[in-house]
Amino acid sequence: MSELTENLAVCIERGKINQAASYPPDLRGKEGADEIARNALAAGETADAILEGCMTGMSRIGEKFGQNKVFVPDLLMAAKAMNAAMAHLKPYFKSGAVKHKGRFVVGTVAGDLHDIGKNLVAMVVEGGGWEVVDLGVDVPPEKFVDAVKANPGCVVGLSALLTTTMVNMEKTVQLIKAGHPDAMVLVGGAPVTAAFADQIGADGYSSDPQGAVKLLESKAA
Ligand code: B1M
Repeated sequence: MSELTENLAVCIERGKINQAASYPPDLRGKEGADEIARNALAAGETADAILEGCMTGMSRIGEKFGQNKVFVPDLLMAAKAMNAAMAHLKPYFKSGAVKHKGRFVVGTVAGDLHDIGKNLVAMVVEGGGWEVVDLGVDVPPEKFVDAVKANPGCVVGLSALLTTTMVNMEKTVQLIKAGHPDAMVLVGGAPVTAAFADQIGADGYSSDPQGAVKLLESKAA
């Protein structure tokens, strides 16, 4: 990683959103994720490199959280800092947009409030030429079914970050398939695996946004 992307990782890990932010106190007055991402892009860093910096910071704070060294408010600040950096990436992921290849309905399953990964998938898929209908977070299975009805022929993407909400992913796939057996459902998120996707009857699994685009391409072909 370059110095700029390492600085970005530190801002994400520490929850330093922008220069104006007074949190964390020891970084007061210093540039935050917002300025560093913007300046790094202007200096020629690629969107992928910025993303790598973001992911590194996020995985560092996630590891510390797992070891009880930091707590939920620290995760929230990290998420805010990551969102500030990601806002600069949107135009880059969108730049590939051409005529829509189809519609992608995406959301985080019921009980789950994690949306950073889902938002990234939505951004990259949109950049891949798909129209995205984002249902947000904590989406009940019935709402996904309503969206499938309202968007005939769409592909559905489900995201889950908690082992405890994977069961809601299964319920959602079952409910969609019960009424719309032909609807293609893709799943992903940190605890989700290809084996789990098979087990719950999903049509595809990807560990990252690029893989989700490839699966969509296979549908469009
Ligand atoms: Co939470 N959290 N969190 N959290 N959080 C995790 C997931 C956790 C692993 C942390 C840990 O213990 N080390 C842990 C889950 C443990 C488990 O289930 N086994 C956890 C926990 C326990 C919790 C709470 C229960 C904490 C509490 O309250 N005690 C709580 C639950 C709230 C709820 O959802 N009901 C909670 C809350 C939160 C915040 C709200 C504070 C915040 C989320 C803010 C937000 O999203 N707006 C948060 C955060 C930030 C995290 C970590 C640190 C980072 C998640 C993230 O954004 N990663 C996370 C630890 C970690 O991941 N290291 C953690 C970056 C993101 C880009 O990656 O989401 O994996 P990810 O997405 C990837 C891929 O998974 C994939 O593509 C993305 C890009 O590569 N992908 C798909 C995702 N969806 C896809 C869909 C696809 C294809 C690919 O196709 C459709």
